[in-house]
Amino acid sequence: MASKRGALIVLEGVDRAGKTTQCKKLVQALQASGRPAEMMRFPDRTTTIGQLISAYLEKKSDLEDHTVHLLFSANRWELVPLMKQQLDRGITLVVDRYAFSGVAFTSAKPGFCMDWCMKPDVGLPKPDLVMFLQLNPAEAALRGQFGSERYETSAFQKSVQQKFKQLMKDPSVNWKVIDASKNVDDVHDDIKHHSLNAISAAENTPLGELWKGG
Ligand code: NYM
Ligand code: MG
Repeated sequence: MASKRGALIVLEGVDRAGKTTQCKKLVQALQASGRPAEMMRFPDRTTTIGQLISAYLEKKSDLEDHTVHLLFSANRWELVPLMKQQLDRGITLVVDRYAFSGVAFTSAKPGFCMDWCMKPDVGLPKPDLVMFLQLNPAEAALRGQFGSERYETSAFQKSVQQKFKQLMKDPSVNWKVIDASKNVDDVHDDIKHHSLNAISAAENTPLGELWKGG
C-alpha cells in the first residue's frame, strides 16, 4: 500500500482577514513538526492564464465577467495534476483561496447566480478542511485602506461576505469558522488545531471531488 496522502487545506475569507500570513505560519509550523507541507495560492499569477487574471485585477485589461470567471476556474484546473501529485506523495497543501472565492466574488456581481458560478469547479479536488477567517467590516477597516485592485471596495466586499455565508451552509464541505479578530498567534493556534485533525483524518480517506454530491 502506498504511503499516506497529504491533506488539502484551504483558507478563505474577506480581504485583510490575514489569510496569507496564516497560510505561511501554518506551513512553517507543519514543516517544523516534520510534516511535509507546501503553500499554494489562487489565483496563481505565474502561469499564462494567471497573467491574464493578474492584468484584469490590476485593471490593466478588461475582460467580460463570464470569461474572467472561467479563467479563474481554468487556473485551478491547470494546477490539479501538480496538486494530486503532491498530495499522493504525502505533502499537505495549504491553499490561499480556492473555488469558494471564485463563486463568492463572481456571484456578488449583478446577473450571476451561485449555481452557474459553481459549475466550472465541480469535480476539483475537494478540500479536507476549509477555514473561513471571519472578520467584521469595522475591524477590517482598522487594518488599513483597501488596495487599488478590482473588487477592493467595502460595498463589494460586503456582498462577497454574504455569498461566503451562503456557501458555508453546504454540509458537504468541512467548513470551520475562525475568529480572525484575535491576535496572530491565537488565530494560528486555532488553525493549527483544525489542520492537525484534518491531516490525521485525510490519511484514512480518499481525496473527494468538490460539489459532486457529498
Ligand atoms: N478572486 C480570487 C476571484 O475573483 N475569483 C477567484 O476564483 C479567486 C481565487 O481575486 N480580490 C479574487 C479575490 C481577490 C483577488 O487577490 C485575488 P489575492 O490578493 O491575490 O488573494
Ligand atoms: Mg489579497
